[in-house]
Amino acid sequence: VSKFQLIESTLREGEQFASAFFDTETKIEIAKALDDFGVDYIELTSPAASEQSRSDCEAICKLGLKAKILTHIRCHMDDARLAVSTGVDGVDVVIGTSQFLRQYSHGKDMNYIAQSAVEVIEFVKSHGIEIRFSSEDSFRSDLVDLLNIYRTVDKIGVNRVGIADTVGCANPRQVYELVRTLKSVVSCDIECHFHNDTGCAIANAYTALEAGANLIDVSVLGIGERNGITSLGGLMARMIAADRDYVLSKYKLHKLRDLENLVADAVQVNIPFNNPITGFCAFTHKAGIHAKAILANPSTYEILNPADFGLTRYIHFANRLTGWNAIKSRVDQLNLHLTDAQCKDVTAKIKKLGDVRSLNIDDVDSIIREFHADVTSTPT
Ligand code: HCA
Ligand code: CU
Repeated sequence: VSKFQLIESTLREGEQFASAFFDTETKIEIAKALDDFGVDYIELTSPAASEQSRSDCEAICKLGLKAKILTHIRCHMDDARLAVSTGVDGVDVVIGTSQFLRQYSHGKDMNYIAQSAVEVIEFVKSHGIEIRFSSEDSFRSDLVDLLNIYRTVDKIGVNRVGIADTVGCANPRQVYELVRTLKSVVSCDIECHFHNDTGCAIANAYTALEAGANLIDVSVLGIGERNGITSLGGLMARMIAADRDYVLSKYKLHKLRDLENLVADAVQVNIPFNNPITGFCAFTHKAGIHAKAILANPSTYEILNPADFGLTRYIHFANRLTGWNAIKSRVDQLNLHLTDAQCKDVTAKIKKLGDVRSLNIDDVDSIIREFHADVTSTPT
């Protein structure tokens, strides 16, 4: 997988999330946190969306962040004029190319699309800033139409072309094929944007990179229209498993949890329990067999190292699936001393109670302490 860059769209796609409302202060806080994390680009809502969106865009451009600031507009000269006036480093242009969007959204044919794309791209380029052209609903667009328009915009000299799975219909194999085909047609970079309606957003992003795409759109926690897009954290998990050195050299992974908490608070959601990396049980090991091997060597059951993210693993011992190795490690943590044979005995007691009801740590600790008191007070 080639070296990749992130277009972070929490402040654009993420604003389209059902419960998102970002005031200026929150946007600035999120933009600074994303920049600190190390994202390459920060994409902002179109200045044409509202007056506040326009002035917030200007304000974020003035922060002097390391990340390049982009705004995302329709393929329209009015939007383009407004966009270049905000001080952004680049403009992401999108227009629907599928039959659905041409018929039920903007109602334009491919000739019109090509003409306005050329006009907008030339205008943005004349301002000396980056330009990306993307087709909305790429996977339900006619392939010949798609390749034609990408070829046209590549010739004018865009920085990137984008593929967007707007409705989340694509599977990894389709992604691989489309990116490969596109790569044989254009010489510019390829950016990809995947919605998560069928749960493929992270896999599709990874496959796109395998096929030669260079940039992936993400948002914190994956927030966006409907159930959102590829999540920043999920992609980090996938990519660190693929190329640890590159990911660690580029992104401050130990800031991921704070970043997710910031955005979760702002849009009033909880971090999902099964979230990659930061879900509450992402590094919790439960069954006795797992616990034993984790204690011996964590890599036995962990593809990700929690320390890379400033997190710690947890061995869940208060349950009937536990084993004596996990209990022994708890005994050690409590600074008590029991032989292996004694640990096995106390484990049997814990499992017995665990068969009757759900246990908590205090239950286990008191069984251990009682057992310990017994064995140390009885003269042998
Ligand atoms: C949308 C637009 C978009 C744009 C993606 C892109 C999509 O429908 O809200 O600019 O590449 O999913 O098509 O987010
Ligand atoms: Cu989208």
